[in-house]
Amino acid sequence: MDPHRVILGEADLEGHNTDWLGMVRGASKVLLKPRNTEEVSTILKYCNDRRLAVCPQGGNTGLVGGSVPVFDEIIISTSLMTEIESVDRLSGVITCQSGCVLEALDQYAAEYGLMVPLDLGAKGSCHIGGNVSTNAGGLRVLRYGSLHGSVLGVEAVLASGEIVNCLSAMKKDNTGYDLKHLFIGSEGTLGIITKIAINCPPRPQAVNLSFLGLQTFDDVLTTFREAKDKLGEILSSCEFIDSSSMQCVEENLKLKPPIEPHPFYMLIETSGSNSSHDEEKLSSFLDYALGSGIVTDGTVATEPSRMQHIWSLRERIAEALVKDGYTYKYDISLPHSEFYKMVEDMRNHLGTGVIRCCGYGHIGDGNLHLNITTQEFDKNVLNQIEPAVYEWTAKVNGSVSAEHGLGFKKRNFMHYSKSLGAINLMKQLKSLMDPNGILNPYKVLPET
Ligand code: FAD
Ligand code: S2G
Ligand code: ZN
Repeated sequence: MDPHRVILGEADLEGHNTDWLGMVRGASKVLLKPRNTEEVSTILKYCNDRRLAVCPQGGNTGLVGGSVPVFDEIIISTSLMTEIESVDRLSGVITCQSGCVLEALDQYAAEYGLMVPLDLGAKGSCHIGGNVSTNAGGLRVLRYGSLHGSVLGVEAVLASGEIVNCLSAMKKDNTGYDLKHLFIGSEGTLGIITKIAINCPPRPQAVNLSFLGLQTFDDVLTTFREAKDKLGEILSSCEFIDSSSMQCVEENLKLKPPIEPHPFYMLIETSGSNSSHDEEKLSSFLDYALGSGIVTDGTVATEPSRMQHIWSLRERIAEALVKDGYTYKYDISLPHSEFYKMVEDMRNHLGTGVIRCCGYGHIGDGNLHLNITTQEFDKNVLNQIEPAVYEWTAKVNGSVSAEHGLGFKKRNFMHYSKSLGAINLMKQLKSLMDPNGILNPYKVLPET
């Protein structure tokens, strides 16, 4: 038995039994690291025949407790499944194993003038298989859409060990039910994704990143609308950060924004193929935004290290919040009209009983990250937040999980965003595809 691929004993599994936030902890004693589809198939058949529960694990950066065992489920890690099978420069399709780390896959794509149509703060650790399993969103959904659109093919292994080959590199294939979509976003509960084929757009030649300071959230929405109108096809990301989030990054990570303090900040990125054309569009947009007063300060970066610093102010907020102590995390989709009211209402509701109540996120796709922190977990604070936050979201027809999935922590709140009929159909699919319930039990679907 290869000690590097079969790891036994809880002590050696610490990092695999605990989630990235350090909030969910399992007690697995067995970690398996298969290299390929056939090994995954053999493992699952063995476990299924003996009713042994498993927890599929990619980079373990998930934020809803889906990537770690609840009890002693066997952890099946994709960390050794990092082969890139093919790159088609003309079509832009890359086919690879599911354990490719997102950042490494994107660097590989760059050698062919392509880019992976997904970017998130966890890119250095998350696996493309984990991204597909959570239907991860991230910083560029505004430009490249959801993985349901950019993933063309999936190969997965069912609980029985059966290999389902939906690995097409074709952009059009209307032959029967599009089964790959069952695995995209199913968080390891319907099958283990072993390979994916993803459509990678041309890597932009010219990237500009503007960092803006604004006085009101209405100005944020107006600026977003103007950016869409005036930047059009070159707009590739639109993120916002409130002052409370920025204070957390300054206090806990000692990072400094490049402009004076403001109530709100925005990151507006353009990506195109002609820098002078793009810079002209961007400067006329910024002239308008500053001239009209919807933006009261700003800077533009084109140099990679400066862009990286500005992105770190946004991408490292999660890390900064963890340093406060305990984070109550809500990843919700809301209509833009209600967007920041959620933060203001929650802040008033909680008063001074918390360290901070902040809002930031992907304004471009209506995805708010509402985060509240206390020194330690406080049941009273949780009861003040839940279920109020979910009821608030449901009232405005939002989603109680925009991009992180439901995992273990949010599975009992699905009914705030899905009909009972839809939930029942999901349960029927689960019992059809995993009749013994060995795949990532206690995740996604509600307890009752
Ligand atoms: P894991 O955490 O290992 O697993 C996630 C889920 O997928 C689990 O349920 C697991 O069982 C299942 N799974 C993993 N691999 C497979 C597989 N091969 N087959 C079947 N099931 C599998 N998420 C966003 O959507 N947008 C963001 O902007 C974003 N930013 C983040 C920033 C930070 C700093 C951090 C820490 C996380 C962030 N996340 C974000 C959350 C997380 O990175 C994503 O959910 C990511 O897609 C998880 O990938 P992973 O490989 O780490 O999967
Ligand atoms: C992001 C990361 C996790 C969070 O930064 O976009 O998805 O909620 C988030 O802080
Ligand atoms: Zn996010």
